[in-house]
Amino acid sequence: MKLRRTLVGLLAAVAALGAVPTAAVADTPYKSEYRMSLVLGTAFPWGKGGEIWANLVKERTKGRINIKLYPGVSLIQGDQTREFSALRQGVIDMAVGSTINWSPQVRQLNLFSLPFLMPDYAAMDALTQGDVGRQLFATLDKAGVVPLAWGENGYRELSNSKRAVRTPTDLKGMKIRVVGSPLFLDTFTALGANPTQMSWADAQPAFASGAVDGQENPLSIFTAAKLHNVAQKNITLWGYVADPLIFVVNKEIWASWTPADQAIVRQAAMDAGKQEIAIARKGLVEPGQPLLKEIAALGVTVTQLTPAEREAFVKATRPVYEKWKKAIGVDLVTTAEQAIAARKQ
Ligand code: X2X
Repeated sequence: MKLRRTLVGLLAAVAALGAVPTAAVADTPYKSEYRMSLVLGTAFPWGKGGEIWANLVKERTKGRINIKLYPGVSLIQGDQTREFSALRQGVIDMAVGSTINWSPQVRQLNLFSLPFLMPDYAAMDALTQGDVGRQLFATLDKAGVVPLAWGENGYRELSNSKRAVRTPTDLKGMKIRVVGSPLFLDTFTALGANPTQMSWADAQPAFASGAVDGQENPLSIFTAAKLHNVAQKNITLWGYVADPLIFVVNKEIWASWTPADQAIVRQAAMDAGKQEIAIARKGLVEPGQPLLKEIAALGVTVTQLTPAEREAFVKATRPVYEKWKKAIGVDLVTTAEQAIAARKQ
């Protein structure tokens, strides 16, 4: 009798710790705090998006779901290309992540990094808000996370410490920091540059010391990270690639929430994603693109390419596009090309 009571007590204690296998998942207690991974903090549109999501969830669940932000991908020691694996394994509970950083694990996400696939924001929206977006969410679901909403890092413009870049020849031999997928190594090699892969955390000291000449990132990152102070004095607006952000939750965490709370977290992600995209485009979609003037005022030379100049970059990277179209999946890329051709401007 005594033994039986002890056993029952023990089982209850184990259940309370959340150590019961999947059959009892719905009974898994909520954690007092959930860990949200982000590469960039709240000084950037990316981190703001995470903060908006966390705040909406807290407010709408009346504090049942509390989220703490971990910018700088600090849960994985700054190694941003490990974020997706860590999410799947439960080291990270939820994240707002870039398609670039998850591309090593989910090859289809390389789609957005195909050079010169998306000519404008309407093209990007046609992908994320349409069939391609749905297909990619199904892929992510199969890969082991729960995708909820799209956000945006932005168009990745080229900066460097050496000279104004107008032609691929201007890039020749320049050491350019890239991130994530080998697709970026191929693109910059095709342009005659000397690409080197490193995390965002390692990149900034490398610009400051001159170990690296240039990089590519959205202008919102350029200004918030003050890259003009680490010798990045030239920017070329070439709009070659843009990375969306994706709001996701780990599968076991998701399953531990009630359907009502799941609906709240999903809606909050969609609301936050929408707001974050507007923040990411600020200064670039208004007449006169005020952000460009702000950057020029920092003493940075901002180079706008003529259509013919841009075409030279498109041409030089075309073999990379063709090679990676196969690696990503010809059907998916073709669907994307068609969606872009049919987009509303
Ligand atoms: O590392 C980068 O360049 C950044 C911050 O844009 C990403 O995480 C993709």
